[in-house]
Parts: sequence; C-alpha cells; structure tokens
Amino acid sequence: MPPQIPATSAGATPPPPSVSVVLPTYNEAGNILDLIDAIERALATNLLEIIVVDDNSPDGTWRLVGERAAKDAKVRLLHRTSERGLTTAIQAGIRQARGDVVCWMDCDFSHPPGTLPRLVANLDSGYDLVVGSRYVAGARRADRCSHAGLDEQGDHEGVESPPRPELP
Ligand SMILES: Nc1nc2c(ncn2[C@@H]2O[C@H](COP(=O)(O)OP(=O)(O)OP(=O)(O)O)[C@@H](O)[C@H]2O)c(=O)[nH]1
Ligand SMILES: [Mg+2]
Repeated sequence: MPPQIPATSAGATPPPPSVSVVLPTYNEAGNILDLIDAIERALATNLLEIIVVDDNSPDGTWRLVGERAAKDAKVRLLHRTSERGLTTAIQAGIRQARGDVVCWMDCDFSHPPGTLPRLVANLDSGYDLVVGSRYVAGARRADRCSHAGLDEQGDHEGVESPPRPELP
C-alpha cells in the first residue's frame, strides 16, 4: 500500500514518483547486496523497485540476488543465460521497469547511491533527464572504485542542473 501523502494548505501534495533502479551485473558478488542495501536506504520509499540484470556471472551474483529477491519485494532478478553485454543488459532492465522514473548505475560503487535522491528531485522539478558526473563543479573522484572506506556519497558525487527549460 503506497504511503499516505499529507495534504497542505496550498492543496494536495503530488505523490512522489515511483522509481526503478536498473543494476547490470557481471561478477559483482562482492558488491551487489551492499549496493541494494545502500539504494534502499537512499530511496527509503515503498515506491521503489531494483532490477538486477545479471548475465550468468561465474561468481554467482545472480544466486545472491535471487535469494534476496525471494525475501525482498523491492528486488527483481533478470537472469540472462543466452546474452551478454552491458548495453543490452541495461536495455533489458529498462524494458522491465515499471516506475515513473528509471535510473541505471554501475554496481561497483563508482556511481554513488547517495546521489539518487538528488537525481530524482531534479526530475521532480521539471527535467526529463538528469545525469550524475564527476566533472561538474563540486564533484570529486576517488582513485579506486571499491566502496570500502567510501561513504555512500561515493566518489563521483556531482549532480548538474542545467538552466531550467521553459516548459509548455
Ligand atoms: N549484465 C551485465 N553487466 C555487465 C557486463 N559487463 C559489465 N557489467 C556491469 O556493468 C557495470 C559497469 O562495468 P565496468 O566493467 O565497470 O564498465 P565500465 O565502467 O564501462 O568500464 P571501466 O572503465 O573498466 O570501469 C558494472 O555494474 C558491471 O558489473 C555484462 O556483460 N553484462
Ligand atoms: Mg567501471
């Protein structure tokens, strides 16, 4: 059951968007469960689904995700055994997504889950597409992609908002 959104004196508050996060994985057994936990903390809402698209990773990433999906309704596994590739994995995840908003990110914590709320908030303010980048003002980049020792802001924490377009 979706959370109840309180009305304000200015009228009813629009409901938050539902969010699908697509996670392509190949040999991410060491990261994937920590990343799912971090995404669920960052987007602490029932209106969330996490779609892991794994290409039959030899390290058994798909098995860990399958076990998690069995007890966590927010997690879905797409286990591909006849196709391999990052781009088609993301495409397959997007096709399965049911959210108003669809995000995708790498699973080695090089894309910090802590930026997801800001990315989604920028969409709320009228943008159709929001991209996180290490190159925007204020961003920083660590020398390594392991999440050990990084906070959930991770190593690329910039989110750029271009000038607001005129909406029709
Ligand atoms: N499903 C799927 N995921 C993949 C595949 N290759 C890479 N990935 C995932 O895609 C994400 C990015 O992988 P990377 O190997 O870091 O690719 P990259 O960031 O473009 O390359 P680097 O610059 O080497 O880091 C990670 O979450 C990987 O687990 C693939 O063939 N299938
Ligand atoms: Mg990478």
